[in-house]
Amino acid sequence: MNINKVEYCGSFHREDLCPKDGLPEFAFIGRSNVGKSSLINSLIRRKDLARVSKEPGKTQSLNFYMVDQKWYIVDLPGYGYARTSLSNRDNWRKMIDYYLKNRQTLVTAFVLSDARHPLQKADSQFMEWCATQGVPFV
Ligand SMILES: Nc1nc2c(ncn2[C@@H]2O[C@H](COP(=O)(O)OP(=O)(O)OP(=O)(O)O)[C@@H](O)[C@H]2O)c(=O)[nH]1
Ligand SMILES: [Mg+2]
Repeated sequence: MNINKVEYCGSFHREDLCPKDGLPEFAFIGRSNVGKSSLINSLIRRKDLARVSKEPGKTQSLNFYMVDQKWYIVDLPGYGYARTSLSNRDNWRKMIDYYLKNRQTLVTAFVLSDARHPLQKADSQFMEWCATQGVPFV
């Protein structure tokens, strides 16, 4: 993949506040701490454009990165365990679910799972949810 320029475009807490320029986007999702932000940095060959932490729950909003002024990478918060309150987790989950279900410009959500462990129940439940909601995912 040939990527030249990546720009951080903002962090949004609601789908309707996200960019409206109609460019296609690819989102990364998975359990808290699985390595979503690290994978994005690796793909775009930048050390720390997407914020990474040892503590689960680092990414807390919908983070948009524009690639070569043609498409977006979206770094999403994790589902499952995170060092935050239950009500915060519930709000994140609602924000993610709404974004995935309603985002017209979402081409694909990449669902990450930790290859060191068998597939977790939270992962299979999440993918089942994507399938029933018609969310395109791999
Ligand atoms: N061993 C190993 N550690 C990794 C890998 N990818 C990421 N990590 C580490 O896992 C931790 C979490 O990485 P993040 O990229 O912040 O994970 P995230 O899924 O974005 O986490 P949240 O935003 O909190 O949901 C960091 O300490 C990373 O250095 C990997 O492939 N192997
Ligand atoms: Mg993250």
